[in-house]
Amino acid sequence: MNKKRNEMTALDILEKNILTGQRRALAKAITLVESGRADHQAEAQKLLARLLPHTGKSVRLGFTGTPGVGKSTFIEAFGLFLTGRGHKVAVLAVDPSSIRTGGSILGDKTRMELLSRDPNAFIRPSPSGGTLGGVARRTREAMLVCEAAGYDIVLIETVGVGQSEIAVSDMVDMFLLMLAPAGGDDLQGIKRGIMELADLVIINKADGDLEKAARKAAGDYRAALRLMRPKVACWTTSVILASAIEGRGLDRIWKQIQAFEGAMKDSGILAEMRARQARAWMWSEIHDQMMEAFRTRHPDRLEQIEQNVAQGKTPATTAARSLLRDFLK
Ligand SMILES: Nc1nc2c(ncn2[C@@H]2O[C@H](COP(=O)(O)OP(=O)(O)O)[C@@H](O)[C@H]2O)c(=O)[nH]1
Ligand SMILES: [Mg+2]
Repeated sequence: MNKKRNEMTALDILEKNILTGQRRALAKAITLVESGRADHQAEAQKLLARLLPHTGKSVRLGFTGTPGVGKSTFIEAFGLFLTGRGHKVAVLAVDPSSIRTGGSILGDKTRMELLSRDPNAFIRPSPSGGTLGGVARRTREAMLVCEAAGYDIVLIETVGVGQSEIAVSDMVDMFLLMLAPAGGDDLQGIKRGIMELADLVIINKADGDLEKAARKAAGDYRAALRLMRPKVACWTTSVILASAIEGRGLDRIWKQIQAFEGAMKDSGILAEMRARQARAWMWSEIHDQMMEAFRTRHPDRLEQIEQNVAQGKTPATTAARSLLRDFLK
């Protein structure tokens, strides 16, 4: 009885401290969300349910692009630009390589030292371990906690690797693709699909010797974009030159973001999109949790049957049906 009362109080305090914007409470809540322990997860879900009414008010931005293009450098410069205008900025990351390495890559080269000292910025590296779905869930939930803590702009960095880009585009309002100045003709091996996801294309490093190449690349990408179907009816993707190092283009990019957010809100598409994202998230959670339960229920039997399928002893469909029948019993 007593213990239960103490627990309630701890959660009450944590909630209050998050809502009043205390960084330590925010960090603690994200640690709870990221924890694999069942009791932590239960606490985290209780907390999220309480925070939910205070979420959804931020501008959610996802940045992608091949490693080295300057995402971290840009996010730091842009973050400082935004806090300078009175915003509270949260920086999160989705990096699937952290699943293997156990470390986060956000700031491997660029540590965002200036931004991390800014009292109006909160930086959290990519969660590590588990599946991409797990990493994406924890980043999503971290984003909600940041919103409850009053951060009105959330910047999410993703590495330019297929599935993680899709995962991030499914949790943000606007998806910004960063490209390097060179090789505009062959689209730098950027998959067409990623160009189609982009709401804004930023050609970074448009400075010094690279400026001329950046202009040419911008022309090439504009031409490529004209051939593509618009992603949303109310918005046309454009290409902007920037230099994270010289702070060039930040103003124009912010104007584009505000115009995008405005158009998406006015048309009702933003609310629709967020509702769709929340639904899709629920289904992907069901999928992941079912698979996890399925794999851990009878691992020995599963392995045996899988082997029989691999060796051609049992038809795959027969095996799947029999395993599912056992699972659903
Ligand atoms: N010339 C130039 N170099 C840049 C610019 N932005 C980033 N860089 C450099 O590009 C390298 C990779 O930057 P980083 O931000 O770590 O890239 P990320 O892997 O996309 O996050 C670093 O050496 C940066 O100093 C820029 O606007 N101009
Ligand atoms: Mg980076």
